[in-house]
Amino acid sequence: MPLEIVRNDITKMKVDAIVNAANKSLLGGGGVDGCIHRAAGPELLAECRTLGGCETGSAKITKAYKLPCKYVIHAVGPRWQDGGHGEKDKLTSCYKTSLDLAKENGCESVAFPLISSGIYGYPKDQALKVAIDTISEFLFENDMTVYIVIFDRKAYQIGEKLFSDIEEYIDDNYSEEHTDNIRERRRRLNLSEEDAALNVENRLEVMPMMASKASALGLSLDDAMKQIDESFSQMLLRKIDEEKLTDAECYKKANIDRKLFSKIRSDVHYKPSKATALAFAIALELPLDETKDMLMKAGYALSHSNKFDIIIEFFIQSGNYNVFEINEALFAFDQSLLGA
Ligand code: AR6
Repeated sequence: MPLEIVRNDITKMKVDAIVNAANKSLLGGGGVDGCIHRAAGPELLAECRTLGGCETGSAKITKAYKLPCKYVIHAVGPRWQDGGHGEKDKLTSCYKTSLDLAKENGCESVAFPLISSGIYGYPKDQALKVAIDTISEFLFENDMTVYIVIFDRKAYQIGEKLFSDIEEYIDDNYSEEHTDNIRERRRRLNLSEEDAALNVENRLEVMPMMASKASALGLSLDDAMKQIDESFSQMLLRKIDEEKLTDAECYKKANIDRKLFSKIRSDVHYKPSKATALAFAIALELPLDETKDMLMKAGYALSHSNKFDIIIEFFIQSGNYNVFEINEALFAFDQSLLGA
């Protein structure tokens, strides 16, 4: 997944470079800066002393010493005043300069903390938006795996309005399913425990349907197999053509890396994960019925029995197909993210 939000201590990230939220002196401090210097050991400070400080909005790179990564990129974020002192431009510039430095140094993976959102007081939801917007813009032009590392639960907030809209949507749709007793539903459907076990995970009853349809038409199983539908990969490639997208436009919008896309393109029977199938439906901006159709081709369905599906449905119904914003919301609700 090119852009991923994870909960971790950044000093534990096994990536090519981690980014430090430093100050202009580059000589260490509190917060994530303190953690990084402690974990890297005193040689990091010795190298930092040779750099002559750094301007706000810019970044400098050093080796990583005892850390499990190769480089530390020291970025100096702005102090939040009131939002009217160029804070956003300076924060954007921090991310851009750090990503350019990572690229120049051949890094394939980079992890960022939420720069400026701690001691420097930048509102966390706005800091996160700057991070996501700037990184995703960079990823449209470049191949890299970028992590936004969130340290503690409190550090993470999506906009309050979006959060409460999604919560309401989940309440309306999720509770409706869960007030219904599962045994009762099984009884109504006339399913035994074993039948029910076979039905888990949205498995579709395609084969029995095909078999009974085929036998009603007097067809053999061989004949029935010849009527096999367009596969997931065929539908995906057809839709990309219909939408007049390039392959790269599509996989980047889906937050899927190029290698995985090539696999899907070259294997007509490729079976993607549900998160991958949905990511492509989002990239293609499919309406709900077509999203369900595309998922079905990969053997999945959308249901109101889990929050992940309801959140995806919420975004499709709202016409918001920004995979990064969807992932932000999925992360806030502790769900797995869209992409590979
Ligand atoms: N891993 C990931 N994120 C972390 C970690 C960690 N180990 N520790 C804290 N964070 P801050 P700033 C998060 O205050 O606001 C220093 O003194 C934290 O929850 O470290 O840019 C420098 O020397 C928050 O969301 O950096 C500067 O003087 C985010 O990292 C000043 O602080 C950034 O918080 C910079 O302030």
